[in-house]
Amino acid sequence: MNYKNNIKNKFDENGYFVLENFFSKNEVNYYIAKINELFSLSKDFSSSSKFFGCPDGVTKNSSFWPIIFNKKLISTIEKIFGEKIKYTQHSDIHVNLPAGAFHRDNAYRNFGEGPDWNEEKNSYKVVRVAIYLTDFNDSGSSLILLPKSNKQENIINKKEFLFWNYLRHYWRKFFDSNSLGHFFFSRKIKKLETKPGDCVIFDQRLIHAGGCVKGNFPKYSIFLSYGVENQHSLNHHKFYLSRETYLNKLPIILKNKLKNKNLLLIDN
Ligand SMILES: O=C(O)CCC(=O)C(=O)O
Repeated sequence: MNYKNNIKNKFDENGYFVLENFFSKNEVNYYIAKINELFSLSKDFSSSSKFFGCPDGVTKNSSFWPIIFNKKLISTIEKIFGEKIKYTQHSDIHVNLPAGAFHRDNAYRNFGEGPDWNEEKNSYKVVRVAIYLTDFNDSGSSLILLPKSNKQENIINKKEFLFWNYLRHYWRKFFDSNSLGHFFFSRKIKKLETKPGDCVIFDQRLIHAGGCVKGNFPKYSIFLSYGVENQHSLNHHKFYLSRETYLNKLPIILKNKLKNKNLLLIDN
């Protein structure tokens, strides 16, 4: 099996693909410095409990735009989809996002309900890209995934999903969310323990959660999104733009760059 088919097959089978060492050590250090600058953190910032977040941070800050145009990233996603892609925005920059509830990132999150699940006319081809700059061993940096949950879900899975999220909701009121690990008994659960520079590409409909943050160093992560030019990508873009914290209009320089590189979604 050649490399291209391997990427596509793995993504099609599980709903995600991991590009290990996507960023070099220099790039990792560069982006950590840029994130520190963004949140006015000192270069020796070492807490793993204080959270900082910038919704749509990649779109808003030009230092991060080279990631959007990264050739390796774009060609990997195009290999997965077999089609050209567009930037669908939905970006974030996080430091120490605490352990999260299980969730999907797409617009219509209940399995089988709503346009995201109707692929008669257009295949759903929208991905979230998660780039981790820190090591599991130092910070707990990890992403929890429920493989295939973009394609399959039964009633027991649904009930278990609700159970864990209900538990985490109440746990957070009394305890640190990072002290409750992630478990799932009715289907396979995959815990990706990240190395600096790892990049996870996943179907926006895949159930996932940020892992527990712990250790002596912060967890740094960068998120963005792409999709093929069809109604699903447009719905996704519209869904996130309806949030106050996302940029409604792209910065003009970015918009022109996206246009030149054929990455601009038509509704911009
Ligand atoms: O913190 C993480 O690694 C995951 C974040 C996440 O689940 C999200 O932004 O949707």
